[in-house]
Amino acid sequence: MRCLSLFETASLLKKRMFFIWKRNNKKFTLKLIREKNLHFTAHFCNSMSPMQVTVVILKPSAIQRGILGEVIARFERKGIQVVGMKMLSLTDEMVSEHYAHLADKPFFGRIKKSMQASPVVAMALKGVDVVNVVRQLAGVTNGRDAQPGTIRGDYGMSVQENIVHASDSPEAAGIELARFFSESEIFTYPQFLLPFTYANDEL
Ligand code: IDP
Ligand code: MG
Repeated sequence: MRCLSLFETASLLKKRMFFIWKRNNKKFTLKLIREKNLHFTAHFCNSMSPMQVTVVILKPSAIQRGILGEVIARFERKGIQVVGMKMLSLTDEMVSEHYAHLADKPFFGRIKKSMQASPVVAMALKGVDVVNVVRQLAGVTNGRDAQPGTIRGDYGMSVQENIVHASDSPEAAGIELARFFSESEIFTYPQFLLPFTYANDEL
């Protein structure tokens, strides 16, 4: 795994690290911001595989509306592999880190309260280009604008209470995976229908 030798070099830089690699003329970057997550995140940094892992959070709006099963079924039906799933209560620190890009918005306090209104279900989902695929399945942020057929388009009427979170880039997915899961909570197991889910040259 090419990343592991880079990992040794990068570890000298402490705190902020970037792995950059190329495949099929595409450039991939993985940013690691915490030393303690280094080994874990590097585990998913296999430059020879187009497989990605992304993070979905089924928000309190999904839990209260009683649609967890329906939303999870959409990912399964698509052919995405569930490699981690747990219920947890988000701490202040988790929400502040997770939504740091919105910290200066007037509605930040409301988002925080909304994400802590009940436990959430965090999922780690694996597949080819799965970060982008899951964002497409989720739909745009505002449920009223989201296309019918998407999760937010079919189940949501709100910007804030919009059922799911989905990582927006491979870099964010790596960071979020380490934020919400420990290494032992992510599983590697055979997906027996893989040959009927992808062609050989897509894997
Ligand atoms: P995303 O979830 O589609 O990636 P972001 O812009 O990253 O959208 O916002 C994160 C979350 O913050 C949204 O999913 C939504 O719950 C909430 N949010 C975003 N913009 C607003 C707003 O204008 N009012 C209330 N909540 C918002
Ligand atoms: Mg976002």
